[in-house]
Amino acid sequence: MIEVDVKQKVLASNSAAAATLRAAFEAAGTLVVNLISSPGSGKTTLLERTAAALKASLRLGALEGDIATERDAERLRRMGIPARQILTGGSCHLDARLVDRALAAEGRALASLDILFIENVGNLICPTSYDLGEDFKVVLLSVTEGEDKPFKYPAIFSKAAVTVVTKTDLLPYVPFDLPAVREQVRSLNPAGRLVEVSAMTGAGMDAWLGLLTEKLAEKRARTPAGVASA
Ligand SMILES: Nc1nc2c(ncn2[C@@H]2O[C@H](COP(=O)(O)OP(=O)(O)O)[C@@H](O)[C@H]2O)c(=O)[nH]1
Ligand SMILES: [Mg+2]
Repeated sequence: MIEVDVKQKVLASNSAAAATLRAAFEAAGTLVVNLISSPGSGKTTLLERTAAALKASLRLGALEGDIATERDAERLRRMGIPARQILTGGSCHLDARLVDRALAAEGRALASLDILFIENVGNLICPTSYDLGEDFKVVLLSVTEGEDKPFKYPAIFSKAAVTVVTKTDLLPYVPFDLPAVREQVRSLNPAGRLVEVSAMTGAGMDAWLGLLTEKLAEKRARTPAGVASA
């Protein structure tokens, strides 16, 4: 009982911090995307390919959540976009305060972009409950992880507005029932979107990039910053 109370207090305090972040992102017209998946599903690789495709036309940036190392932030900086690593000190998820602190450390430069990507710590469980002030969550599932995962981790597949099936270039080599995954995601999240990509071959990348630009246009149409710049 006490444990439940503590968890509820932590989540309530996170929600308050996330609401403050969301208001700041709204005022700046920044679209914020929270990426969640198991380690190795291809989050950073997808962001590298996204940076290569969109950085000439949009101001992009990234926050990279991990337990250890600066490797992912370095990978994205090498692709020519600003990126800051957040080390969680062992925690299995980012929270809104960690995001706020990282933005403050960058002088808020990452808070006013066209799109800010937040790559969460790799797992399908803890990041699900923590609002980071994002516009939407994206869950990635690579074809090497098995087609049973949406029903085994229903919370994240229900909450994420977008599911990205990754590494589709490997479909000829691994048993993975793609129609079954489509069906599970549809039943968990009827309004959700699903895209299927290979960052390696570029297949499906147009659908992913199109979805991002569509969400950005929707945000611009409804935020004060978007109205002001229209
Ligand atoms: N075959 C294949 N491998 C990929 C693809 N995307 C990522 N990878 C590989 O998967 C591994 C993990 O990718 P990474 O982006 O670091 O995953 P993260 O831990 O979710 O950020 C790396 O060895 C990537 O090269 C893909 O589309 N196809
Ligand atoms: Mg990564």
